[in-house]
Amino acid sequence: MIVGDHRQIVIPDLGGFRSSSARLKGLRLIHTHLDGERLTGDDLTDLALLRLDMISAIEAGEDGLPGMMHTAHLIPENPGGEYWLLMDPVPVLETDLNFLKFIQALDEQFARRQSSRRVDSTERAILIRVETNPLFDSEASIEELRELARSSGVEVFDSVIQHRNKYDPKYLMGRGRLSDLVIRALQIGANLLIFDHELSPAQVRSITDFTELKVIDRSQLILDIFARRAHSREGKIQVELAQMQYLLPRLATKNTAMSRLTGGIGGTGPGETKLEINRRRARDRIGRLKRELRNVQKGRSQRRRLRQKRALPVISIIGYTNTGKSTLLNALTKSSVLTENLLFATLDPKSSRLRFPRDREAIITDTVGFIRNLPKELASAFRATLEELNEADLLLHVIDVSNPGFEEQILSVEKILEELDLSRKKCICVFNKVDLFPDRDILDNLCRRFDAIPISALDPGTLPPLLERLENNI
Ligand SMILES: Nc1nc2c(ncn2[C@@H]2O[C@H](COP(=O)(O)OP(=O)(O)OP(=O)(O)O)[C@@H](O)[C@H]2O)c(=O)[nH]1
Ligand SMILES: [Mg+2]
Repeated sequence: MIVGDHRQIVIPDLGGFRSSSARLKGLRLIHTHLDGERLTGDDLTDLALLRLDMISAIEAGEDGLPGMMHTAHLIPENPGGEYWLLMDPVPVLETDLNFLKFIQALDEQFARRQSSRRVDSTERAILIRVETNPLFDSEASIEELRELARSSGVEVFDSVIQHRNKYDPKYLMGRGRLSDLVIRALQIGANLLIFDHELSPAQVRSITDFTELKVIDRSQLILDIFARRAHSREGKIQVELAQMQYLLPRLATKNTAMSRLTGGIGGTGPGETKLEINRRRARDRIGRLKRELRNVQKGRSQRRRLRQKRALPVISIIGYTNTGKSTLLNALTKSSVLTENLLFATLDPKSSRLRFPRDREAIITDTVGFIRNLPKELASAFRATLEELNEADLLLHVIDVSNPGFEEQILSVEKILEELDLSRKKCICVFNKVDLFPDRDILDNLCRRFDAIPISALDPGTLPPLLERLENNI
């Protein structure tokens, strides 16, 4: 029971109120407008945002008696795009609707519509990018986000790009547009919003509170992929360290949305009972992880010194993620490192021996793929691994020339090399996946322009010119 004034009612936070259905809230709102209005636009927005089973406005007559009842309810996705249906008004004392039967049928209708989509994963996302720069290629960026989502096992149901002059400080996008999104999510059965941005802890909180959906940003998505794919002890420690560092500023003392914030995708958040994590524990854990990491890395540098004693030259393969680095390592050394059409397939890089035709030898190492705007927590956690590139005698930069965004990818890689103080190191560029490149003449031109060697890591026949160049440089 809520009492308002002639202008508004304030609906309390319903966050704690859970219904058995994931779709409808199990609540009906029955109210009256003092100035004789029927259902208003605000009413219909509340219907959707609060996922009410139904909303009714009862007319109040001059004589104080109830008049007609106006009712609306949500409907599943439909070609007309409406999200609500207005029922015929009836005098309130004559309603004979069997509400329970009706709402069960409606809920089933939602369920049927949603299951006509392919849903193998429990995470069904809408991707969102808010663009303030009209020159930026937001399509490409959201495409990369889609690949990241796929790599972390999330099913993408929809994606939205909103152009704005500036970001909304609280919600990033406009409040109205965000309401539309909630409705859309409800209709198509999405339960996760992924923003192609780095959100501030406060933004995540306000968007989560407003939408009642799980909200994650690009950094968290990347962290999640890393968490899934780290297998070695070192990799696991590095990822957990990065996750904890990401989480720390987001741990508020009082926060109802906490379980959603700390859960990560499908519960791959950092270990321990998630709800109990508090700042002090998080700090302790970070300290412990850092110490462990130092120990593990000591062992690694000892192994490295041994290798140096053997005095074999070291070639390090680097490049943007999913460009074919591991495939090339396999092809060059006839080994079988895991390769996959996923971003960040390799997190625990392997080294292998490379034997040149004239019996020279080198060590060739694979590396974690690069990506633009790597979350800073990951960058610092993986710094030690990446700094090993300092000891390479030669860098082999693998570029996926079949990707329309390959030039931006080159720039991102060069920027990261600079940050690691590696830009002066000798570097050979290869254009990989030439089998997917449509035009030979354009390719030849590009190779000249970038001084790159065209190869296809899947076709050993294309590798001899590269081998020759490597051997000469060594
Ligand atoms: N068509 C084509 N596909 C290739 C070629 N080289 C690699 N691929 C495919 O590209 C995908 C990524 O290859 P990986 O070797 O895993 O790429 P990576 O650079 O190691 O990726 P991360 O470790 O995720 O950064 C795989 O599906 C490969 O089969 C190529 O020359 N041509
Ligand atoms: Mg790889």
